Amino acid sequence: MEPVFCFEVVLLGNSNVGKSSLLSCYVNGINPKQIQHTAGVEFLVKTIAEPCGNIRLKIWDTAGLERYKHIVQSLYTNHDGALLVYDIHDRKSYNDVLNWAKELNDWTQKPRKVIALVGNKADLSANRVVSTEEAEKYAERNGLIFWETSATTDLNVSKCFLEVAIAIRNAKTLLKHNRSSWYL
Ligand SMILES: Nc1nc2c(ncn2[C@@H]2O[C@H](COP(=O)(O)OP(=O)(O)OP(=O)(O)O)[C@@H](O)[C@H]2O)c(=O)[nH]1
Ligand SMILES: [Mg+2]
Repeated sequence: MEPVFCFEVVLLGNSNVGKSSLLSCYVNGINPKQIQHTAGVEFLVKTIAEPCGNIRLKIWDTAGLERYKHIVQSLYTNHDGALLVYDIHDRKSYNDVLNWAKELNDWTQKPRKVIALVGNKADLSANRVVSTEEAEKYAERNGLIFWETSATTDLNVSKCFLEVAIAIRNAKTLLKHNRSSWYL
């Protein structure tokens, strides 16, 4: 499949929220039972067949563990979009990705990034501490894409990556044609 568009996105979020599981589910169609903590950064590539032109996504998976923070910090600016992943059962993981969102959503950055807020582990609804409404409202107010996902049951995983890819393509197309948009 020859790609017409090539974009880079990064998965950010605390350790254990399921970033690597989401990536594996999306790219390889599997959710490994035994998964190791990511050390530093890794990437996988997925090509999406789209009527307007195939999109090649290079997806960077980052380590959520504190000891790799300096490596992750050095990478996160070089991409077209970001998926900020939290675990719907872990309030700290949600608060921490909102800090990423504030940093990435900085109005001084031009062009702006496409950002998705992703509440993972939605297959386990018991003991949820972050409601759908709360995260959805935040996303709406701040111009973020929002999905709740499960890497275990493959809930909304492809939909989420696809929406990010299309939003990047649309933003870049607007830029190319010098049209004004909130990404400019
Ligand atoms: N129930 C459930 N468990 C999940 C889901 N996604 C991931 N997990 C589990 O959560 C644990 C952590 O998943 P990882 O994908 O390694 O998390 P990570 O965010 O990549 O963690 P770091 O690499 O340390 O940053 C593993 O035991 C996964 O099997 C999900 O959607 N539902
Ligand atoms: Mg990982």
